[in-house]
Amino acid sequence: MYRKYFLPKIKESEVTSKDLFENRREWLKMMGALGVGSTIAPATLWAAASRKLGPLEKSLYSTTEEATAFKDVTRYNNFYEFGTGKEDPVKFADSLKTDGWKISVGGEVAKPTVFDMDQLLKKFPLEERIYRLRCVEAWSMVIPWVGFPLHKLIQAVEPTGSAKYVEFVTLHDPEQMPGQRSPILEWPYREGLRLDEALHPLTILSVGIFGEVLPNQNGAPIRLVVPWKYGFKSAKSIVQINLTETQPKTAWNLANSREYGFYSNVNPAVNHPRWSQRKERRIGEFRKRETLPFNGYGEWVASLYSGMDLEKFF
Ligand SMILES: Nc1nc2c(c(=O)[nH]1)N[C@H]1C(S)=C(S)[C@@H](COP(=O)(O)O)O[C@H]1N2
Ligand SMILES: [Mo]
Repeated sequence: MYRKYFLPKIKESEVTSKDLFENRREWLKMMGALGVGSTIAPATLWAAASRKLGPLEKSLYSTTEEATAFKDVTRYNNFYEFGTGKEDPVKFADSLKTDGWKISVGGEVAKPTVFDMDQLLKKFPLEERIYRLRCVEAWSMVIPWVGFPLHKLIQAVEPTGSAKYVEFVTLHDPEQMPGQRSPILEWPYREGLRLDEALHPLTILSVGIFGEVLPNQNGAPIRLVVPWKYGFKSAKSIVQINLTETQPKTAWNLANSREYGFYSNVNPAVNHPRWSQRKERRIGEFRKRETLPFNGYGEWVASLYSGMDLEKFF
């Protein structure tokens, strides 16, 4: 059904940061010591509240670029539920309780289902995907995500013929997410994709980074990652996924439709009304890099938009 999308295969030592490489070796050592084979279910580990996730399948879709430092990936975040400053999430996201998390998948599907994290991880094997993330604010990172393709989950609930879009909804609980007491955005945070974008093999649900479960500030326990779109499309701490017939409303488009469109494909040719999108700064570097169309994933995703005017559908 899908076209096959192959990226060049690369050696692990070239693509992982040293830390990650060491972590994995430690992990393997530990597994050996426990006498556990590689068939252990990740779910067992989730239940045991271990931070390490594994074993991870290698993905052909990873970039060869060096990962951004773990401390930057976990200390420089956007998560308005915990404040608008980049360092607010790392300071305040402790109040988010991820125990017993459930995610309900429904709408235009034959089998609406509520999954807990154990059920999800038992059903969908985890992979490591090293992807670029490009924020609309013109900074970028390279992050070794751990997750599984969203299309597997969508297919499991059997979309009806009327399903054309997918909506993602973040937890709404001002007790745990104090940022929701201010009307900076219309809460809960929502995002949406066209069904074909959601089914694309590059689109994943992520439960970890650097081989470990997601820190709260990065969207624990489960978040979306859509590497060819601006970072804000990748909704964090998701509790609900709905298949819909009509285009879902999205938090940033509701806040300012002139600045943030539904598609939000990374596009150096279409400026944000208040700044250029031609260049970006990789966190941890000083020089600016050229921003690539579709964040460099055009070879695999440009065909989704053939015939569309991307200045109009920004
Ligand atoms: N629920 C929710 N999801 C969100 C956001 C947010 O404020 N709330 N910020 C988005 C933005 S603007 C970006 S750039 C990415 C940042 O992801 P990271 O902090 O894990 O790198 O998360 C996106 N997902
Ligand atoms: Mo962003």
